[in-house]
Amino acid sequence: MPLSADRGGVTRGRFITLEGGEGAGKSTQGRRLMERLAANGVETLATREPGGTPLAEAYRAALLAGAVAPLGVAAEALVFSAARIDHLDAKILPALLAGRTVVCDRFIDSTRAYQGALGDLDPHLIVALERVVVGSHLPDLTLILDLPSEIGLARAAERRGQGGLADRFERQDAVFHETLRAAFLDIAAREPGRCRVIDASEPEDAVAESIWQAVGQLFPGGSKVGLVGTDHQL
Ligand code: T5A
Repeated sequence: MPLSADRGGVTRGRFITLEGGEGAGKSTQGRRLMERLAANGVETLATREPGGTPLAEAYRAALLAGAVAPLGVAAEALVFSAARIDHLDAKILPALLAGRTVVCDRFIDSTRAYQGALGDLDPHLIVALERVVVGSHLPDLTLILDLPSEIGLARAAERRGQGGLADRFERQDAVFHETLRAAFLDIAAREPGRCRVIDASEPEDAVAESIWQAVGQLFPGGSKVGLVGTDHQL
């Protein structure tokens, strides 16, 4: 039985996902969170979607190059889902079962927001894909990095530098990105137990602190710890 099949939601590590629009700071904050968790003695695994395994990274290259887009949004959702199955089976679930905390840059909420809200894909298909692909293995905590789309796109463009090519999603217009923002906020409003909205327009250190406060709630001792070199552990 593949590990991605429903096993009653029994996982030992914490599963944390980072979501949000383009250039919201997910990669930056993911790195910072990993470092802080590790400094507190938490065994961690950093990963991303689409991607995370050789097969899923190959799908990622095709998706971001726009090679799947001509087949339509349903085909894109299927390819993102295929990548997710491999990612869950080969990487995320083994790490969780081994007690490691997994921090994943994007996951199911990106499919809901991009292919669902933006692509107008039948919500029944999104739900069915989630059931088959993810089962009960939902994240314990989803951090939704929220900021006006123009700030995110400007950050993504700055990072890309002159002459760098925008990917298929970064090339979309402002309405696309504002719809995306609203979609993530809607997900957060519908699932307040799992999702925390983080103001990502703040300076990097302030965003990292908000994230640390939210993540602390997953661990005994909470975020008041974070004290390297003491007996405290997250
Ligand atoms: N997708 C994905 C779907 O359509 N469906 C799906 O199911 C899934 C899983 C992935 C694309 O695939 C789509 C969504 C995406 O379009 P990607 O390359 O992984 O593409 O792109 P993103 O996830 O959007 O990541 P980005 O790299 O664009 O942005 P990040 O990671 O959010 O931002 P980051 O950390 O790289 O920061 C961007 C720049 O801003 C600076 C950083 O230094 C960097 O230069 N920065 C800040 N500057 C000022 N203040 C702050 N607080 C800052 N934080 C970061």
